[in-house]
Amino acid sequence: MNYATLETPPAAPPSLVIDTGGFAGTRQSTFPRVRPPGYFSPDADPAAIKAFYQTNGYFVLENGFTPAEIEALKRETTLICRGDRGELPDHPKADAAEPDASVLSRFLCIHFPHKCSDVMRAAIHNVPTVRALTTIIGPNVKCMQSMLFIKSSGKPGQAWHQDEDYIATRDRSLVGAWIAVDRATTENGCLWVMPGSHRAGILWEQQWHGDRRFDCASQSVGFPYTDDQSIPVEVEAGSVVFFNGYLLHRSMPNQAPAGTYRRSLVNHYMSCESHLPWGKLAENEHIAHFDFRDVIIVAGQDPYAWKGYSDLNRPSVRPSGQGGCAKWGGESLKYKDEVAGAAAASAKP
Ligand SMILES: O=C(O)CCC(=O)C(=O)O
Repeated sequence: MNYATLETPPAAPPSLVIDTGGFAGTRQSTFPRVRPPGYFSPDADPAAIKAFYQTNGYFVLENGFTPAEIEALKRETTLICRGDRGELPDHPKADAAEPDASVLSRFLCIHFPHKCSDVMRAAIHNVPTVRALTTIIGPNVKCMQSMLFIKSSGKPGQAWHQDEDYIATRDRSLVGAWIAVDRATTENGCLWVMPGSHRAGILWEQQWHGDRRFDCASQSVGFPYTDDQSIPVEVEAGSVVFFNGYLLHRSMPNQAPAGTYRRSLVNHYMSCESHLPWGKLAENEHIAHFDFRDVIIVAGQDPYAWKGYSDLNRPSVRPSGQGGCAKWGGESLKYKDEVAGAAAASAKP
């Protein structure tokens, strides 16, 4: 069908965002120019934040980080990528003569940067972030994971997924706090969310996608929403996007001009009351008793403090898929063009 010949264009699907109102705060950000529902500043009414989060599964805290804090995160990102905070697996320390831009262009994402950097670790305790977390999770909050996206131009995004598929909590309390280190736009690969998709409380089936727009992580399938019902969460640097562990979200490739980045630091938090069944079980250990203790308490009390804490995770470099996915998912994870290329080569006489 050619829509150009129709008198009325096809109707856009109705927005899934439910505006729950309330005092959204005093705006200091300049972008996006029109504040959509769900964008709050640190002086917003906590009840309004909570209502929007519970209904839609995400919200934006504008100006959570000051410009000086963002500059410090940028400097630290460069030092980590150069290997100045410890050599990263499979990434030798950069030569002192190599320009920063050349070093940064190698990276999509580094997992657990807080394990090698005091600056990244301090960001986990950012006061406006922790205040917002206690509003949506409860008084007792712990952090178990950090991811530092560099996402230089040309790097892929992540296909639809739910974070509780990877970091399971017992009480569905997982929250990602996605700190924009650069302004995030549809051009440079901002986060996209499916508003309200957390409410079903279902972890959808995951499959390998083979799609070059995305990295080596699988995609969720079979959910009752369409891509055109999702919304981009465009934010100014310093904003923090909070999203529920059951919320379907994805990001697209960075298509901004070469030499630019879409840096973001994503920290994951949950309630202290929940055990954290995450990581490898020891022999004879039962999953029901398992509680991963490499966590940082950021607010309130930890009822399991008597178990003590561990220090197990180490920084690692997330594969972008551009060199294949063998290191992450095994040899079977091939992109469609790799499969087609192999088929063409074997068909040659
Ligand atoms: O920042 C991105 O591109 C994706 C982040 C994401 O999917 C996540 O933090 O779970």
